Amino acid sequence: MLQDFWFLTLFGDVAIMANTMCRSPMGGFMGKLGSRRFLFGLVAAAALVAVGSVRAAVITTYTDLATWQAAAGAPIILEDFADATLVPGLSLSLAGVGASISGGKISSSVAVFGLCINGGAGCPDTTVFHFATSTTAFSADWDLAPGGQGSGIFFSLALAGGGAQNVSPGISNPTNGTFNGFFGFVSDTSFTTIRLGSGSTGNGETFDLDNLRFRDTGGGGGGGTVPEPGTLALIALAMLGLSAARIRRR
Ligand SMILES: [Ca+2]
Ligand SMILES: [Ca+2]
Repeated sequence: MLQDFWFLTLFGDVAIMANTMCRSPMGGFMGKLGSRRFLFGLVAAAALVAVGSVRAAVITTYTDLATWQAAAGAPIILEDFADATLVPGLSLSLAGVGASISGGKISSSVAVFGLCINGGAGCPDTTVFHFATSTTAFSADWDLAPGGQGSGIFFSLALAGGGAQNVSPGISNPTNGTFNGFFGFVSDTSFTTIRLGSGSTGNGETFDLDNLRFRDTGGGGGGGTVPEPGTLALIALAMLGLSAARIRRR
């Protein structure tokens, strides 16, 4: 995994740097200052930085169902909104006056203007999708014509490993028209919640949505998952042990 590679590379660089300093004429000087303590401090600091960092998710967008399906993998869960009962694992909050599940689709829900995407005093609500088990792929058929042309839709993902990341630009309205078609994305890092935003200010975007699809990860992984902090901490401990063993051999 890319993050692991980066992590080990960082440790490799620190270890080489520290070893070089100990061998060089300056190493004698460092030795007098207590090079072991210095080396341990350096490696421990690198471990803390690495464990504390959050990698950005790599998210790819698609405007074609077949291509999205090929990238998303299987199994995929489909919600067609034939009735108001949602498929297990999916919950949602609609927003805006008149938003509903009706006519076999989500009708006239709102993506709030971007400044309000996380709520706040005086902010209207926005549309939110939540997945009981984190997922890695999401798509739907969108019609942005309701309410007239807005500022399109972007997506704010709550990542399963912590942090949030935007899929932006998401759905852009074409000039002199409104988007009507498929849009979806696949992330290499699983996410639990999607909040919809639109532009930064203004009136947001009112839309209809049908055929919502998401990857069923079954809670057992499959697709991208973020290494647990515990895993990173174990790697850090192992690297500390290796460095200590190297020092003892000299
Ligand atoms: Ca439908
Ligand atoms: Ca609209």
